[in-house]
Amino acid sequence: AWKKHSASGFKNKEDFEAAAIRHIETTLARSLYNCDEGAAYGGTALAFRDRLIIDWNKTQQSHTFADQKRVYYLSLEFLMGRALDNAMLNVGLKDVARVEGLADLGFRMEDVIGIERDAALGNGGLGRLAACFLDSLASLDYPAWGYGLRYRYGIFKQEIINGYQVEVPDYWLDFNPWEFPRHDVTVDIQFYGNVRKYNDDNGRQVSVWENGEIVTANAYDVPIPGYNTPTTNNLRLWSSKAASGEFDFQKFNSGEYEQSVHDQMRAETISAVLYPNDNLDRGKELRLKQQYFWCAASLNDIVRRFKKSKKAWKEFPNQIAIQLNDTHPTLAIPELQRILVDNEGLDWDTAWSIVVNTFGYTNHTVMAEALEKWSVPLIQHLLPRHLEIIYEINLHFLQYVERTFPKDRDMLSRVSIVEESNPKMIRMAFLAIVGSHKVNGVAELHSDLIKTTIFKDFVKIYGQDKFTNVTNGITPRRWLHQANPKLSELIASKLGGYDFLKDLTLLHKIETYADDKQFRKAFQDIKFANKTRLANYIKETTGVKVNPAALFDIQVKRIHEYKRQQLNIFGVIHRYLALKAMSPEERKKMQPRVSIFGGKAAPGYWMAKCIIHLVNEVGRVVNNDPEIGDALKVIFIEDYNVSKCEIIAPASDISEHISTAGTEASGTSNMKFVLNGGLIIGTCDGANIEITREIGEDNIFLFGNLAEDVEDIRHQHTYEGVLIDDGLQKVFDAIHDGMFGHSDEFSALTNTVVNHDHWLTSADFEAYCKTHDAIDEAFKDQEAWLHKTILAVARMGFFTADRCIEEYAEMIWNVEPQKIKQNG
Ligand code: 26Q
Repeated sequence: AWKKHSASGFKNKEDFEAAAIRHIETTLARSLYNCDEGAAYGGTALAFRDRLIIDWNKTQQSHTFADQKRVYYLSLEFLMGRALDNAMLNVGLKDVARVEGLADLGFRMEDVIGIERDAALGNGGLGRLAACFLDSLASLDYPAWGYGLRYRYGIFKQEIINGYQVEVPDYWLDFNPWEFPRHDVTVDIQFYGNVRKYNDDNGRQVSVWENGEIVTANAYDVPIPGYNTPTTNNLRLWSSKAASGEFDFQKFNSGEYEQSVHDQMRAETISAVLYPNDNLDRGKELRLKQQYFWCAASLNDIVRRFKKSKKAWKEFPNQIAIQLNDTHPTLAIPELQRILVDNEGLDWDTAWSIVVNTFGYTNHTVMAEALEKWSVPLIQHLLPRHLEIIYEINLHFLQYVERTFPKDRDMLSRVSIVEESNPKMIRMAFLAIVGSHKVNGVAELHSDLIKTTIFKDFVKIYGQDKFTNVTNGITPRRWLHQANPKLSELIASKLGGYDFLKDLTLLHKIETYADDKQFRKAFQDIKFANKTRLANYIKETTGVKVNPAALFDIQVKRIHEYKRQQLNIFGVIHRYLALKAMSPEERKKMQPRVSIFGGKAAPGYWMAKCIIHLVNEVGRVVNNDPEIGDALKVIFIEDYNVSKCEIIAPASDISEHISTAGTEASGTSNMKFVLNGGLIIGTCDGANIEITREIGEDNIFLFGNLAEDVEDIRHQHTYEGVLIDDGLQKVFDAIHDGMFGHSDEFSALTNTVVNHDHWLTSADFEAYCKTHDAIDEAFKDQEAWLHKTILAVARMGFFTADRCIEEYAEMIWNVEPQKIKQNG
C-alpha cells in the first residue's frame, strides 16, 4: 500500500483539528461559534500551509547546499487553479482532514474546497502546461523554480448575458494564503532613458544605460508541493511598485502630490492585469513593459544567486538552465547579454556563448498571426540599450549566415531578426532561436511542421540537432487522482496501490480488465456518477435538466476559429434539423445527446464572440423545443476554468478536438478526457496523432482533411469556386431564416465560410457529421464502448507530464533530480 511520508507538522486527526482551530481563532481572528465555510477553508488551508512551509524550507536549504544545476521555468502564465485540494493530496493527508477533522467541525470537504478561488494567471493551454510542469518538477524531485508575474487580475470571469459574453474583472487576491511576500527581495527595473558611451582605461568601449524611470519588483513566493515527496519547489511571482527613491519624496514634499500618486499607479499598472489574448499577437506597450519587468527581475535574481556561489562565469550554464515558455520571455536573452557585457565586463563572445548555452526555447504555435513581433521604435524608446544589443546579436548572426551561405542573398532578409518593414519589427521567435541552444515544439506533427515552414531556414543554418520535440503531457495527480478519485481508486484496487500516479505507464496493467465484466461495470458506474455530478452542476447553473444517460459530447477550450467550435455548433444545428424532420417514432430511436460547450473569447475577438452567441441561441431554441426533449440538449457552461474542468473532464463520453489540421500545436485537454475514460472525435492534428498511435485507431474517431492538403483546399475554394457542402447549406438557410434569432448576428460567421472557408469548415463538414453518426452507432453497444474506453485509459501512460520533464531534463537542461532527506 501507499505510504505517507512523515515530516513535522500534523500527522493525525487531533493534530489537524487543533491546527485548523488555532488558525481560525488566532490567524483569522474568528470565533468557532460563527465559523462558516470560508473560515473552515481558511483554517484548513493554513494548517496545510504550515506543513508545506516546513518541507519548502528544507528543500530550498538542501538545494542551496547541494550546489547542483537548477532549472528556471520562465512563463508569463501559470494557470494553477485551486491549491488546497492539490496540497492535501500531495502531502497525503486529505482523508485525515476529511473523515474526522472537517466532519467534526460540521463541514463537507467538497464545500470547503469549493470556497477557494482559482489562481487563474493564464489564458489556456500554455499556462496550464506551465502549472502541470511545476507539479511534475516537484514530484520528480528536480531543483526547479518557476518565475512569473503576480497579476492583480487574472483571466477575466465570463458571464453570459442574453447569450453574449460579458467580461468581469477577476480580483483574486483578497485572501490568498498560498503566497508569501518577500519584503527583502526587491529588484529595481529601469525603463526608457538613454545610452552613454565612453572608453575605459584599457580603451574598451563601455555602454551605460542611464536616466531611466525606475520601477521596483517585489517578490511573492508560492510553495509547489511534489506528490508523495518532501520536495517543495518555489514559484516566484513579481509585483510592481513605484520605486521609493528620494526623487518621489521631493515631488511629494514640493506639493506635487497628484503627480506622485499618478507615478505610483503607473508603476503598479505593470503587473495589474493578464493580457487575455490566446494565440494572437496583440501586444501594446504595456505588454512589452510586463515582459521586460519580469525578465529583468528574474534574471537579476538568478544572477545574484549565482554570484553568491563565487563560481567563474563560464560555470553559469553548468549551474543554470532557463526554459522560455514561448517567445514571451525572449527579452531575457539580450538582458543576460547586457548584464554580462555591461555590468560584469565580459567580452561579447564569451558572454554570448554563456547566453546560448543557458537558454532553451519552446514554441507553441505554427500560425503566423500568433508569432510575436515588436516595433523597433517602441523598443528603442522603452529599452534603448537592449535594441543596440539585439542589433549586434543580429549582426553577428547574419555575418555567420553570409559566410556559411554566400550564394543565398535572399536568406539574409528572410532570417534577419529585424524585419525590414515600416516600421521595422523585431521578430521575437528568431531572436529566441538564435539565443538558445535548443528549440522544441510540443507534439511530433507540430515539431515537424515548424522545421519545414516557419523555421525552415534555421534548420539549414544550425542543423537538425538544434530542433527537437517534447510532446506535451498532463499531471495525473490533478487530472486523474484529484478530478476523478473514484476512477483512481478503482485503478489502484487492481494495481495494488497508487504507484501509477508517479509512473503512469503502469496503467497498461489494466488492459486485461477491458474484457472483465465486473470491472467494466465498475468503470461504467463511475462514468455515470461523474456525468450525474456534471448534470447537477448544469441544472444548478443553467436551470436546464440533462439526462445523465444521454451521450455527453463536450468541447471546452478557448474559443478560436482554428479550434472550430463553429464546426461543432453547425453540426449540432444539422442534427437538430434532422431530428425535426423525423417522426416521433424515428426520433425515439435516436441516441440522446447533450452537446456541451465552454470557453472564453478574447475580449477583442469579435468572431469568437459570435460563436458564443450562436451556441447560446441554439441552446435557447433546442432546449425549449417540446418535440425534441432528451434527444438533444445544448449547453454553454459559463466561465470555463481549471476547477470547472476538474468536474467536466471525468464526465465526457466524447470530447471534441477538431482544429483545422496543422493548426493546434498539441492540445492537452484531449489527454485529460481520454485519461478519464472518454473517447475523442478529432482531426489528425497536434497530439491527437500520437494519442491515436498509443491507444489504437479503433479507439478514436478521426475525420477530416490532412495538414498537407489544407493549402490546396483553401486555394480551390477561393479560386475555383467550390460550392459549400449541401448539409451545411441547409444549416445556413435555417440561420438565415431566423431560426436562432436575427440572422444579421451570425452573418460574419457564415460569410467567412462562403467566401474563404479558411478553416475548412465546409470542406470537413460532411466527414464530421458522418463521424458523429458513427459515434451514435458505437455508443449503442455499451460493452464494446467500455472495451474501447478501458483500453484507451490503459494506454495513456505516455502522456504524463512526468515523461515531458524527464525528456526536457535529459535533452535540454542536463539536470538531475535531487532527493530531499526525510525528517531532517
Ligand atoms: C502574445 C502577445 C501578446 C499578447 C498575448 C500573447 C499570447 C498569449 C498567450 C500568445 C499566445 C498565448 C497562448 C498560447 C497557447 O496557449 N498555446 C497552446 O499551448 C499549448 C501547450 O503547449 C498547446 O497544447 C496548444 O496547442 C497551443 O495552442
